[in-house]
Formats: sequence, C-alpha cells, structure tokens
Amino acid sequence: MTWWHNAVVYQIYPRSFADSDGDGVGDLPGIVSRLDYLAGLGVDVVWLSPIFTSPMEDNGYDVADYDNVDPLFGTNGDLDALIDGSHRRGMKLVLDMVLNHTSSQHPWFIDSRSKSSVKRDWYYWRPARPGFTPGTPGAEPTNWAAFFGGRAWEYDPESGEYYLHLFAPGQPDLNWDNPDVRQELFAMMRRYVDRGVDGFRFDVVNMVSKTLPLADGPAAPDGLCYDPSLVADGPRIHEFLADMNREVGISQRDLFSVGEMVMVDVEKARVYTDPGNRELGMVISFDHMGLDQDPAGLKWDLRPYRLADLKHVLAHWQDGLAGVGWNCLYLENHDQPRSVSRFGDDSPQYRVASAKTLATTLHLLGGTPFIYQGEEIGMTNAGFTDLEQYRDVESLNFAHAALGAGLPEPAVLASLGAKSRDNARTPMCWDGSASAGFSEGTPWLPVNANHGDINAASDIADPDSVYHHYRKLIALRHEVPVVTNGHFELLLGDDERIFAYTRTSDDATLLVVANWCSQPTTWPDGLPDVTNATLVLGTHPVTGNGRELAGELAAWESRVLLL
Ligand code: ISL
Repeated sequence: MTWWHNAVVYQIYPRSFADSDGDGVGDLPGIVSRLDYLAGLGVDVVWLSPIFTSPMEDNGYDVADYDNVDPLFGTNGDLDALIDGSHRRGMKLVLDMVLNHTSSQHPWFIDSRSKSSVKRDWYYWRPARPGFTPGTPGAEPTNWAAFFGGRAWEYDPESGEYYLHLFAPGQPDLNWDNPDVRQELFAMMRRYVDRGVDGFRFDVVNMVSKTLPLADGPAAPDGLCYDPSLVADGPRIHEFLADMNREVGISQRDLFSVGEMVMVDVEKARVYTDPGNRELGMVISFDHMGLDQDPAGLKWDLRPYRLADLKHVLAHWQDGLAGVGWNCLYLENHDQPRSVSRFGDDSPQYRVASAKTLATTLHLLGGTPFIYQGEEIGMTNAGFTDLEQYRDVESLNFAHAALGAGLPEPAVLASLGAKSRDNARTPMCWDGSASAGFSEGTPWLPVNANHGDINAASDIADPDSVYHHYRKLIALRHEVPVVTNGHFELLLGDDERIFAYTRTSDDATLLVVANWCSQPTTWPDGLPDVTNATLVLGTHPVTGNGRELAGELAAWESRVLLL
C-alpha cells in the first residue's frame, strides 16, 4: 500500500475553474482562492491540466515552455503559492505533463526546422513518399490520420520535408528515441519535484515510443489510417517509462503518477502498473468511454450504451489488475462529456439521484477515484445549440469536416451536444450570479444556462446535495479500509437495471447495490442476505414508510451496506 491507494483525486481544468482577474479565463490565483472548497470536499490530490506557456491551440496541451506558467494563468510565484497552499491543507499537487509533443512554437521545434540543426532529430522530420513530389497530394510519408482530423503530416516548404503531428498541426511529436530529448524532459520534471510538486499526470504517454520505420497502416475508404495502435505501445515504451521513473524519482520518492494511454488493454496495463516494474502508478484507460459510439465509427457516431457492457468492462479492469496493478477510476475529465448527462439522467427530476448513484458506484470500486471539477455538484452537458458557441479544436475540426461532407447541421449539433469536449469545459458554477461566480468578466466559454440551480453555493447549503454525497463517499474511503483493499466481485452481471458488487476483506464485506434506471426496481434475487447488514450510505432514506434494506429501490437509488 502506498499513500495514493486510498486517496481521491480532483482534476482542475485551470481555464474554467476560477478567474481572479476578470479576463474571462481561470487562473492560478483563482484556484488558490478556492483551496478551502477542495479541502472541505476532502480530496487528497489536486491534478491541474497544463498551465505552461502555450499558444493555446489545444488549451495548453501544446506547450511552448515547460518551465514557465503561461501569463494567462499567472506567474511561477503563483504556482509556488498554490503548491504551498495545497500542502498547508494536507493536499498534494500534481501537474499535467504533455511529453509526446510540444507546441510548434516551442524553441526546440523552431530550431529543428533547419535541416542542419542538432535538434532536427528531436522531432519526426521525414521526406516525401518515394516517387512523389513533396507537398503534392498523397506525398505524405505515411497514410496516418491525425486525432483532430486531417493528416498527421504537415509539409514544410522551407526544408521540403514533413513533420509528424498526431494531434493538431501545432503539436509536433517529439522523438523520444533521441536520448537528449528524454534527458531534457526528465531534468525539467526533476526541477518541479524539487519545487514541491507531488507527481504527474502524463498525457498520451504510451505514444512516446513509435515503431520504426514509420510505415503505412490499413487504410479506411478515404485512404487514411485511423488505427492508433500503430503509434501506441511501441517497442521501447517500457524502457522509456522505467527510465523516466528512475530519472525523475517516481518510485523512489513515492510520487503520484498516472499515464493517459490511448488503446491500452488490461494485459498491457498490468505491466505498466505492476510496482515491480517501476513504470507508472496507474493508467487512464478508455474501454468504458467507447461504449456509446458505433464500434465501426468515431466518437461522433452515437449509439446508446448498455449497462451490462459498462459493468463488464469495469469488472474486467477490476479483475485484471487485482493483486498486481492499480485502477484509475473515472467517468469524467476535460475530454469527456458530463457523466450525469451521459450515463445518468440529467432531467430536473433525477439529476441529483443519478449523479449520486454514479458516484457511489464508481467510488467504491477498487482503485483511486478521480473527480473532475463540477462533477461533484452534478454539472450537466453545456446544452449549446449553435456551432458558434464551441471553442474546442477537435469539435470545430469535426464540425467543419462533417458539414463539408454533407452531414446535416442538426446531426452535427447532436453529436457535439453529446460528445464535444466543451461539455466539460464550461466554467465551474460557483453560485447563481451572472457568470456563475466564475469571473467578473465575460467567460471564455458560455456558462451553463442551468447555473441558477446547479452551483456549488446551493449544493453546500443543502445537506442532501450531490456535493455532500461526494463528501460522504470520500470520508468512507478514508475511514473504512475495505473500500481501499477489498476484493471485488461483480454481481448480477447481465442485469440491465442494477449495478451491484461486493468488496471483501478478511474482516468486512461491503455490498453496493445501485439502480441505474429512471424507474423504481424491485430488490433483485441473487444478492447476499442483508438481514443483519448496516446501511453505511444511501441516496434515499430507507427507514419508515415500510421501506427496508432489501425493499424496492427508487429510480436511481443506491445503497451501500456493510454485511
Ligand atoms: O479527446 C479525445 C476524444 O475525443 C481523445 O482522442 C484525446 O485526444 C486523447 O484522449 C488524448 O488526450 C490528451 O491529449 C490531447 C489533448 O487534446 C487532450 O486534452 C489530452 O487529454 C493532446 O495533447
């Protein structure tokens, strides 16, 4: 057991959390001013999405200077104040490290543009496909599509070559096979550790080792290859991660580490998170995030998810990492829509109960739960009705390409409404005032229209709110060891209404029974006997009015019982 095994993480998307200077963009002093709120919630770790100097083509996931805070967010002194303020309240601070790529404005990349630069090899510069004239259609070195649309290669007429960008053109991929690149990045992270940072979240980190030579993959009808497995988990990935762990002192200094990994499966995750391998503490996986899209399509190709599929995916990860690695538990982050709108029922009638039940189900699984800002008050999707309201590069690229290909606008807006990353990026709702207490100025992204009802101030004031339910869940994890160390067993796996499981240790069994639908449901057969159980947490009162522990469950009701 290490300290983060019974910790709860809170993710902050700095530009949308709290704006101290009225420019409409959140900043570090804004976060400092809300540290008491986080301490009151009871979280142990705060993870900040990137705060470094950036042209903000991808809101800071395009770093131009790893050693300096972007002026939009504040100063390096503000970061020190945030580290200090977090520590004084017993919370750890974790930074987001985007190491697979830099911004095209990073001095390293600018330098690499010259063919004679020693930094040419720090990025993937490649000549045109043999037999093709550079810069003409089809001359790209490989047929890879970029994650954010279009091709993954940008032509540079100056040098007559192309550079690789798996994301936006402003995010050129760094070449980790060059040892100088790795040393430079590791030294930079050591400087942050020395300043008091408690660990890192690593962006798309299983993509830093690529299979060489870079080669075509299976093509879709449009001629492009959309298979990210070609660029993930390359031949040197374990070596690179172990080097990083050692050089930054991750295991040695007991730092927090979680790596975001596209396409990762349980078998690979076991290797990445096995403490004996000294690579990473946890991985952010995606299997449960793909259940509401057409398996043959992209995230924009919507389909309803099935509860049984979600349970089986989560159980597969619980079982697969048991006794070896450690799970990162999440339903939301800055790239995903709001969970209450996606998996719950965000109608006024069931929003609160469903947000609580999603939280109950997730937080009592084995692993470390991650809360994304606003999730703890049940914030909903943005509800945008116009393309003009969106800002996200991925969303806008998709919309323009889809409209250009003849998809009707209502269908494009439906996909964005369900899946755009901007759903999670609207400002944190602090109160019911004009800009939801987020900013004195005009917020960079519109605030949710429902902020009059859904905001932190009213949740704090209401003892039955989503916020107070989160507080209780966090406290339960801290107080009841079986929440951290219990063995997981899924119950009623194929039931389409009930999500139920046990967590068992030598001296305790916890039973979680959650009704994941907007109708009442009878207490199902096949659950353990609860005659002598104690209710440790519930979304609805169960005493009186003929209600009992094994009685009917209201819509979106969950019960947590110690047997
Ligand atoms: O957002 C996604 C789904 O729409 C993913 O494809 C996402 O791009 C992928 O999970 C990688 O995400 C990370 O790296 C990106 C950045 O835009 C994301 O915000 C970050 O979480 C590039 O740095």
